[in-house]
Amino acid sequence: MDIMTTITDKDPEQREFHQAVSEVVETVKPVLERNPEFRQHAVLERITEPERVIMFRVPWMDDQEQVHVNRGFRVEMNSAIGPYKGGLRFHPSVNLGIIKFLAFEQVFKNSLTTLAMGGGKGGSDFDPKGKSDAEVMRFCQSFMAELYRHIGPNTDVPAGDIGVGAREIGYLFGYYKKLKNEFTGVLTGKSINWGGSLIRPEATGYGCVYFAAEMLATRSDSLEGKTCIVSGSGNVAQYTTEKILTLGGKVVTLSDSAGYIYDEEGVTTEKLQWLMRLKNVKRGRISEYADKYPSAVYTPVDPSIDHNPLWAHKADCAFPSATQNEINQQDAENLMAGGIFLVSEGANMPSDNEAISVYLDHKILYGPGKAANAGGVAVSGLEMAQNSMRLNWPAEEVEERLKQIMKSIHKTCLDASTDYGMEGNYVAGANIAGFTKVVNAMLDQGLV
Ligand code: NDP
Ligand code: 2IT
Repeated sequence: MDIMTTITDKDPEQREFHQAVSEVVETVKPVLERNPEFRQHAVLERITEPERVIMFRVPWMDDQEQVHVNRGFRVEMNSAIGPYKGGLRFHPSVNLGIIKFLAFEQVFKNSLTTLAMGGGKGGSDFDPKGKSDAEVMRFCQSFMAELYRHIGPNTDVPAGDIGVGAREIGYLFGYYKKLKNEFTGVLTGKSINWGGSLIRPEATGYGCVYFAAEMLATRSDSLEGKTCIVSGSGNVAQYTTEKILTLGGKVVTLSDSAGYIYDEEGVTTEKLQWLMRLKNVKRGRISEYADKYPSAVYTPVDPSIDHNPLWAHKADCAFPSATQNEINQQDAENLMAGGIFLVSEGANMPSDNEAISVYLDHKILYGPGKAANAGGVAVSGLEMAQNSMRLNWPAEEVEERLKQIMKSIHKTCLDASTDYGMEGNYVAGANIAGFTKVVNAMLDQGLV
């Protein structure tokens, strides 16, 4: 039976997972044609079935002593090239289909980094927004009270994602250490004073901009003087903005789930520092940016309308850095009409498959998330290496390694696209290169 039919029949409600798989299956068809033995080994069937799925109850008590129950997940997708590795997401929208799509993407992404990491992802439908630090701590402790038995520095190494930053990683790590009586590199994204790596907070955003710079260089161009649209205002959006500014670009938008700001004068370094305090310390909303800076206009976004006006602004480059499916076909057409000729994805799967077709039809420079945002997990891999050696590398060294890894990912994608007669199609290149490496490792290791 056709792989997509098998998958949709098995788990009809897992839409995001079907979407991620169908994008990969479409682009790796020529690899299967070139390697007929792959079909006999059922590589598509094996790579789309998680090695293990863990789902558990997370009970916790709020500050009023009311008990709540959330659902916890860890999907251990593939360990052919290294221990499972990937973030934890805490967001009310989280369900098994979303965690499976993220774990699936992570397998290919991690393979592209050149480091020895398999793919996994986890999280919960817990919403950290509006919760006290004490509530978040109790939730994290309850979450880890189950997760600890499934993870380990050589088994499965979680990190942050949406809703999981330095605060949550601290609480999770503290409880793991207490339960196991072991100080090990079981999580990445740790604070620098207790085993974290310099440049890990910056890595995803910086890496995404380095990837964009590599794509531009193929057309003898650079970010200097380019106007950029960025979505989101969390970890990835903040450091994407910082690196765009360093490389001479201008950022005119930032967003959250309620709306976006358009700042015609651009987000300066000083405004960005204010925003980082607003988001990371005060845990405020992006609308407050427009109250503070009169050059900015705030537009609330109605989630029931089928396009987001954020993507209709005139600009050169777009860096979607919020969440999955934030750009649909209409949004992509608006981007093209507004003059966008580069999309570098900081978020995971922010463009739906129809939007991707629009980019490919217009032959713009399109860096898919699994390549463009791999800098975060790459520096997580460097954090694991430093933990093993009990050493801390200086920031310059980590950033130089990050830059070289992003260059190498770009070249790998470009070379794979050329090898299969689709030069410059980075989505095909990323899928083909990631898939080939992981499948060959699986075949080397026999039927396991
Ligand atoms: P944060 O939690 O720091 O920020 C998330 C941002 O996205 C917030 O501005 C949030 O707004 C917005 N957002 C979240 N969910 C939605 C939604 N359903 N609709 C609209 N906006 C939303 O997360 P990160 O910056 O770490 O993650 C952003 C993206 O980058 C995700 O797709 C993540 O998977 C991806 N990514 C992250 C990496 C990392 O190292 N952190 C690595 C690689 C990819 P609000 O506050 O309103 O929720
Ligand atoms: O989507 C991702 O690559 C992440 N959230 C980072 C994963 C990691 O292990 O650093």
